[in-house]
Amino acid sequence: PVAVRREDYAAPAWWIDTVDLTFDLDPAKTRVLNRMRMRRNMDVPAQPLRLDGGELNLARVLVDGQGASFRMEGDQLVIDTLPDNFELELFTTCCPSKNTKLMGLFVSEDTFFTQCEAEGFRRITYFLDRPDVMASYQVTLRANKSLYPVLLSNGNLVDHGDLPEGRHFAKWVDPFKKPSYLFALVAGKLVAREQRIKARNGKEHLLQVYVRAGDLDKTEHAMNSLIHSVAWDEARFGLPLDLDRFMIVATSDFNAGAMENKGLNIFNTKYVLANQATATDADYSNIESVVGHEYFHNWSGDRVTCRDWFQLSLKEGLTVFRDQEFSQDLCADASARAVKRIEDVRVLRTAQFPEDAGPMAHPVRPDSYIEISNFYTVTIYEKGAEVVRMMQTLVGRKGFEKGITLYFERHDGDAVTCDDFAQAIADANPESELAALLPQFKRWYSQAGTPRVTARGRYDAAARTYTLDFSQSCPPTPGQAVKEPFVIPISLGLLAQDGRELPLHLQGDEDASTAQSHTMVLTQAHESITFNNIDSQPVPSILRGFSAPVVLDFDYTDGELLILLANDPDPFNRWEAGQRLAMRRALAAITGPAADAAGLDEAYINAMRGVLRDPKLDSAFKELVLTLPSETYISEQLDVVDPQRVHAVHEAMRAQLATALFSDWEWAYEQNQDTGAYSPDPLSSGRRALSGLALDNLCLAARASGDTVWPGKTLQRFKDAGNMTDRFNALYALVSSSHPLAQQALARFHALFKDEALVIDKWFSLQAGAPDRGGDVLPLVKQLMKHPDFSLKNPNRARSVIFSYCSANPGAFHRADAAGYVWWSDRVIELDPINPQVAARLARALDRWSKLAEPYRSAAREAIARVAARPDLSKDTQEVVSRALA
Ligand code: DPP
Ligand code: ZN
Repeated sequence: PVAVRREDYAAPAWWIDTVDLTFDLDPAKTRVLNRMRMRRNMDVPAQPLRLDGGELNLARVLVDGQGASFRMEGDQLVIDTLPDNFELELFTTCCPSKNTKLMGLFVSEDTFFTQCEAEGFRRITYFLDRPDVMASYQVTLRANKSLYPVLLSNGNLVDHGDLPEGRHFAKWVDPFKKPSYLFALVAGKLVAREQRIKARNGKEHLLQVYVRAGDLDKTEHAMNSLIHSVAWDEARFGLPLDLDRFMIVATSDFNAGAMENKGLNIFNTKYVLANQATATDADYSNIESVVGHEYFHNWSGDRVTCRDWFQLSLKEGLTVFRDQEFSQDLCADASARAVKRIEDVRVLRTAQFPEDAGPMAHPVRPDSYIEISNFYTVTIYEKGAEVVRMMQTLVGRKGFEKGITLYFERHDGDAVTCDDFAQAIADANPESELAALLPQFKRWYSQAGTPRVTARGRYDAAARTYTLDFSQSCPPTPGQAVKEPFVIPISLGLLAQDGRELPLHLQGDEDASTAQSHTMVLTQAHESITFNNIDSQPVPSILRGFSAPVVLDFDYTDGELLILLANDPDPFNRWEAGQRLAMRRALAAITGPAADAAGLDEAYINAMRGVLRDPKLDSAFKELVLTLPSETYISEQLDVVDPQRVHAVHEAMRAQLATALFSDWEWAYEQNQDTGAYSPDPLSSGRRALSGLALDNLCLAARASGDTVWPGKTLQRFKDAGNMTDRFNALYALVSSSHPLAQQALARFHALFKDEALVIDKWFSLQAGAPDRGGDVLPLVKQLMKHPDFSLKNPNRARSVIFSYCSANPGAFHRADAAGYVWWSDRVIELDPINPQVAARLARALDRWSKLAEPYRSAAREAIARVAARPDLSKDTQEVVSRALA
């Protein structure tokens, strides 16, 4: 397979102005008539017309109504001789029922759906399938009326009616031009929750959430999230809903989370369906984010789209940033906002930092790809969002809103680049540091790798000054040996030894106000900042709010971290201090004598008790502080990883915290009981999160002490719970402590929810992700794959078993006998012909193989090589494994 390179971008040789599609929908053979008005792009040298295709049967090609001569080059249809303007008519057929890749037109539970991003439209008809070709679409859908009563496509319904032989039709016109990746159709037996809303300008809109008949009682939260999203984008950025009708449709077979097709978003059921009996608080919060995310794409993605797929973060980084801001703005208070920020940073550090340090590392704007589907990554999404966030930090919130306004004024209706975005934000804020530093700032788009910022403090008692010396560096990544310094905004403050926050008097900037927080903007490899009027050695609080996506290295003493943990007014750094205390202990135990795995001392335990019992802190925040860093995150701090050692230490620390704080956990559990009706708001979900963590710890402690009271209470809680969060937390506590009662609870859980696919996913995932006790998880996982409810073809189900084991259960997956790796390679090979996108994602489970200690390292490499040696691998999987071995 050949790589596509960013520097090879050339404008298309032809434009498509209008597309008129007629579908005769049939699962085995769908007929697609495509009539396009096309014209030559006079700005580029004349070239033949090359249309992309994939797994299509071509029956007819007419140019201006006449048979035309064409040839096939691989999957492309090529026409050499053409007038400057013409109508092209193509007639093709495809087979949706056999489409297990779930790209293009496919069938899920007797309903037709499409997924066209990034390159799925070419599997529906031959097309210039690239985002800079934007056309006006009209779409006629024809199908059997009783089997497919609902017929949907983008835009407005302009006509519909009956046809002979029990068939009917619907005609849709999209008032906006769009690239092909935003095309969508849905046809099947669906019902909708509907809501009419009135925008600020008085315009009425119809919102619809379409699901299967039994699921209507699980759509209220998605609808409310959509209503909030519409209101938020208008209030925060002045961006209104531009369509009469906005539809969300849920499908249970979907490769990704959801898709922002213009006016017709298609969602994985996981991000739509929720009621208190079936969905956890985390599900509710994910639904809110994803509904927001896809809705916000209507502007950042649909109205202004990407010139080419290298610019993917233009829409994804920006839209993740927007959904993060949306979720934060919905929070009632600063503590809930901080909790959301900590959760987002945790995702970045446990998933994106490893990616940025591994074989798939790529810049936020990549330079080349073999398969674009492989670049829907945490780097493009989450790191891309951090880059946008830093821009907001550098121009201020109001300045950023001005920048967004200018961006949409300048580029509405266009396909543009990341440069265009950064330029608009800077141009709207000509006096800002972003404008002054723009070329250097844009290194965030071009350089991969996580920068490391090292800070050292110097207190001069005689001069009463405190100086922080910063240096920055960035490790090499594939294809980028040497990095130039980044622009790094570092928000910081100083605390006195008694925990008071100190006013900041910047040396050399005597007029600066005596603020308590300051954002320093690093631009050099080494630079310093000095504060005056400091009476004694302070404790610096650096990188407040995680103001840049970097690793911060500062040689804190335990005492300093305890001061920050107890007093930092910045909740992010308060949490971070606790994480540093735990991490330091984990690393010491991992690298210490093998017989001694327990790493927690009285100082740490007492500090955790202090947080747990602090009446001024919210439960959600306490839950975050009392959760140890994950095994994945701990492993990233090590040069050589023995995953079994990491697992043993992590388990020992968990057990220690459970036992040492036993009565505190009992107290916390009792204190955080639900009262009143279920509501997924941050305050009550925080209480459930902390009571869940308490239960987990109480069962763990019982495992060590032989106590039977708490496991019994936990089973009772499992049975009596009034909502899925409490029920699942109780089940989790029994499973994660490997208590014998877990089997009974698991069986009951399955029986209760056998008809709820999303709950059964949880049931599989919990077992495949359970802590390993003597190698028992792999045999269990093999059993689960034989369960009648298991299906490899359904991505959610495949992920619930295979990914939960290979990607989310390091202690069980990394076996000294290599059986986990062999099993992984078999699954990648088995999935690849069915669904290459899912297979390629699974192939990334061993991204970090070169960091492993022996015997894991050689065994992992061998398993990857085994996959790479297969003939006929998809280019998706091929790209991943060949990069891993490079
Ligand atoms: N564009 C989609 C999203 O991130 C992914 N297929 O919303
Ligand atoms: Zn997106």
